[in-house]
Amino acid sequence: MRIVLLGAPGSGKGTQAALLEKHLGLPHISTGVLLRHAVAEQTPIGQQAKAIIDRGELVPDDVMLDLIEERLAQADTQQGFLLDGYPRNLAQAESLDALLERLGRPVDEAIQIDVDPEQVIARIEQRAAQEGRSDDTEEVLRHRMRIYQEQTAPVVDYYARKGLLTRVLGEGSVEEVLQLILSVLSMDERGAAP
Ligand code: B4P
Repeated sequence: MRIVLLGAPGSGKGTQAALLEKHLGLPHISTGVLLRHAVAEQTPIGQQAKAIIDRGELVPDDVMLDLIEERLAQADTQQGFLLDGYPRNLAQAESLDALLERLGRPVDEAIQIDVDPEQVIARIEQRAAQEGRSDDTEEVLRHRMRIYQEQTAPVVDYYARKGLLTRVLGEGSVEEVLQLILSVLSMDERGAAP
């Protein structure tokens, strides 16, 4: 199964994708994680991306497409994958569709996790205290949320128009949200991968 997880910064998509990876036995592909890794390794992409991430803006689409294409070429994605953080604007959604069409592996499901913006801010404040991510300051977070509204929210409608979208409320506990997503995917604990 090929799944796209959508949601504002702090909506819990990374958290849920990590759990779904275990339940479904599918690789979790987070563009945020791939980028932070590239920054830590000081690769050419990492060097280009660092300042952009720190400002809360989006890394250029061509860079992201190269990154995702390289990841989807790896053998573990053949049976499916969970995309977290990609696509983040309409151009990325269209490029992803073109790429997956070429590979004969189209998106099966898009899941949007809805959370009230005030809750998102509280969550990210907590993560900032725990992890100290450079883009988790209040000012950068507000900018990330603006970019989300302007550029990423239209991606939700894009998948709705294709008949692939389900929305889940992401305001319960991590476990409650997981169960909602699993029920959308017609899965339960017994369906877990070994
Ligand atoms: P991401 O890493 O995708 O950052 P994010 O939107 O904050 O999501 P994340 O997955 O980390 O957080 P989550 O909601 O799970 O991107 C970072 C940056 O990379 C972007 O700003 C951009 O610059 C760049 N980038 C990434 N992808 C890109 C692309 N495609 N194109 C261009 N640029 C790109 O969790 C947040 C917190 O909430 C966690 O601390 C978690 O513990 C907590 N939480 C989760 N669920 C909860 C629940 N149910 N209850 C309470 N707390 C919960």
